[in-house]
Amino acid sequence: MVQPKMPRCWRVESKPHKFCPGCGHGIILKFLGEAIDELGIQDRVVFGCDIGCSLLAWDFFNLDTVQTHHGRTIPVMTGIKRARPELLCIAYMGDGGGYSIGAQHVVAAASRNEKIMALLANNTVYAMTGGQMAPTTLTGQKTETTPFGREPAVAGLPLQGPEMVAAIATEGAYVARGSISKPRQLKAFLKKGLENQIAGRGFSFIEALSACPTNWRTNAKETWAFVEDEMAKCFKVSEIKAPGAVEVS
Ligand SMILES: Cc1ncc(C[n+]2csc(CCOP(=O)(O)OP(=O)(O)O)c2C)c(N)n1
Ligand code: SF4
Repeated sequence: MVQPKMPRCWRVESKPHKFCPGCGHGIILKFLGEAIDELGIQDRVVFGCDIGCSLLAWDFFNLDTVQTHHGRTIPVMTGIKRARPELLCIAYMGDGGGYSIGAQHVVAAASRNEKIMALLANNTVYAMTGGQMAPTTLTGQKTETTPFGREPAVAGLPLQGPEMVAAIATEGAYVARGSISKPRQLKAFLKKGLENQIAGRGFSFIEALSACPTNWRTNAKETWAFVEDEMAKCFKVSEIKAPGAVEVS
């Protein structure tokens, strides 16, 4: 039987962004938009954004968007997905939202293998509230609440989020860590995460190393060096778990 042709999808449109100059959120979202465009799934996507600087994306795309309470984007997207499984749900958040106040939702979604995609921007601080220490703050990194640098004996080590998710998630999950300094690779990870959801295999979790020059108080050169050298030394940029494979690098 001849299948009726699907209506042609529109292109994802965005407005000039509201992030500070040099912010990583705009770069991550640009590649998310391109990934959605290239997969032609615009009419099925629901985009959820957290409190934190990610909320500035609430009217960024011409996609159905839900702006949620701090840390609650994953459960909101999970509810939408369970009610309307044909939709493709993306939960976008910062490291404070995903690894601190909303950490239980990351753990629950991973252990239940919820068929949504979570995308987490790791900029090592609570940016929107002025640059306090986050779970991902590097050892020795100065923030508003660690003026002498993060001390592991007091505050522990930086949280390895994707590694934690990969350890909990079951077969069918896709887990990766990309970086704004490797945009093509980041887009490939985003497409794989979305394809995993399209195939209905399981939870997709992608962390993106991001930048917050405003709270880091860095110029363009220092910002880039911090992402490419300091952050990448602590957080391994690679695929971590893919369906049908135990470990991919
Ligand atoms: C329930 C609740 N607790 C605390 C806050 C205050 N708050 C707003 S944004 C934020 C931190 C956001 O940091 P992160 O999630 O890392 O995102 P970023 O701003 O760095 O992108 C906090 C603590 C809030 N809005 N709601
Ligand atoms: S405060 Fe940081 S994370 Fe927030 S918009 Fe500015 S540069 Fe981006």
